[in-house]
Amino acid sequence: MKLYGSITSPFVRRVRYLCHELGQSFELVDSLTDAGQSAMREKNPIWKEPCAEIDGLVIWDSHTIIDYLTEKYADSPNGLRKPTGVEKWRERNLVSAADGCVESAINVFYLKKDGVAVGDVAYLVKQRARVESILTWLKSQLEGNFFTPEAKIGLSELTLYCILDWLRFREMYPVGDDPVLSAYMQFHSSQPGLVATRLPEK
Ligand SMILES: N[C@@H](CCC(=O)N[C@@H](CS)C(=O)NCC(=O)O)C(=O)O
Repeated sequence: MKLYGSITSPFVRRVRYLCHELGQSFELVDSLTDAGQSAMREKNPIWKEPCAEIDGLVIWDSHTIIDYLTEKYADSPNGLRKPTGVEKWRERNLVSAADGCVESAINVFYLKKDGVAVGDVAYLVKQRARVESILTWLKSQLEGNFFTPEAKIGLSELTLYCILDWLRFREMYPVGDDPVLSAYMQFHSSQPGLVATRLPEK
């Protein structure tokens, strides 16, 4: 498999994590380089990472790639928790919320990087407030360090970890100052798939 993306992206990281868990090898085409970015753009009209080339297919969006891998390795005991019934829909809500949180933070991050004074733009103030609102809700949904009584990492736990680590790395939210969030990070940080996909030192 060829994976177009960067190691800092929280969306790419959840795909890297799942590959690690399932034993799916991949070659990372670094989209932060000019060559990697143009290679990705040739394949993916959305120009967003991750994008994967696997088994003769080109697939973009981490959700679609994760669904593909989950189906491909349906018999593996090593994938993500597979919620059913009502839990499946709750899991989807948790993941959409966490995605929404990091998308808003990424939006603020890039505009700040481009020199926009975030506090002067009402939409960006709302984006920052949305990050806070979502994190507050996600915390309210935790049962210890998981979202369910089953202590197995699902897409929701994985996504929360990846977004928190990105928020910390990019200094977009003081994750370390929040006792619940820092305990969550601490608890999961030694999980082999998260160690294998850890973000670079600054
Ligand atoms: N829903 C997509 C989101 C992907 C996404 O937003 N990727 C960001 C990087 S973290 C990106 O490539 N942004 C480039 C841009 O917006 O131009 C997924 O889950 O893969």
